[in-house]
Amino acid sequence: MCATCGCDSNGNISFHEPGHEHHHNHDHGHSHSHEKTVVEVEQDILHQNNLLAQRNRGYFDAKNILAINMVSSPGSGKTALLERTLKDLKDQFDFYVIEGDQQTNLDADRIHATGTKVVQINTGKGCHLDAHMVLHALQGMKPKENGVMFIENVGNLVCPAMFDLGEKERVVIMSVTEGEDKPLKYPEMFHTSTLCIINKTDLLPYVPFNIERAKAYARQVNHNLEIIEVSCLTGEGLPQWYEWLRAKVPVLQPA
Ligand SMILES: Nc1nc2c(ncn2[C@@H]2O[C@H](COP(=O)(O)OP(=O)(O)OP(=O)(O)O)[C@@H](O)[C@H]2O)c(=O)[nH]1
Ligand SMILES: [Mg+2]
Repeated sequence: MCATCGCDSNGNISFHEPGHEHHHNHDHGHSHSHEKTVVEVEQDILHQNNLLAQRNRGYFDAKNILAINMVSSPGSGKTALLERTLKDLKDQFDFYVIEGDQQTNLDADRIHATGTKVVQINTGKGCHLDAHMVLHALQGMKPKENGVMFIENVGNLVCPAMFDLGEKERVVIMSVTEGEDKPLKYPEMFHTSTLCIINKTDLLPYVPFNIERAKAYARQVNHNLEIIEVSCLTGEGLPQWYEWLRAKVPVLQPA
């Protein structure tokens, strides 16, 4: 049981990639006997994670790879956004994807279908990716220089906010079916992100979602948060997302 978030991150972590599978047991070996111990263990877990995140960041910097951590509640459209992006921009950038889910290879299969190199991490009972898992995935993946690495985190607006993966950018996605109050209820996720994508705008006529209020709530917790409205279904707004992406990789010249 992980003291940081209460999820079980001691379980088997399975890496699924064609021709590459192994299981790794994580035993943090910590006790939950009293509150002080739990707080110390939590600090230790986050400290260890931060060290590994810096290692990942150094790896990305050395290879000039733009790493983006995609976070959201389940079903907001992380994989849908990636599918569109990978197809639309495949001639411009070398993309890589690390997929995080508790179970299944379903998202990795969707990404694989776009022709993009992908590694699936199954976290078992764990509710977030951590820097150690990403490090393992990178070692198996061996991305080339000057690429763009998307890391799709486990669908969860709470715990992934605490775990730095070594990314350069954190993008939080919310969809119009979730309610405009999410930034206020889960402020840490919006506070630690640089871009908020509001997805499924095609559904606005059918759901009681006040998009201006949602944007105001998001900026209330993070004044600097950029916001882009999109529909992965219709493609509306995606050019702005692509512009944002291009601006983050200025040294990479589109083909
Ligand atoms: N109407 C509409 N549906 C969408 C849009 N984007 C995604 N969806 C649908 O929303 C559902 C969830 O999309 P996913 O891309 O799987 O969401 P996710 O965030 O990757 O989900 P998890 O990986 O399970 O957390 C799917 O049925 C998508 O087809 C959109 O812009 N409009
Ligand atoms: Mg997904």
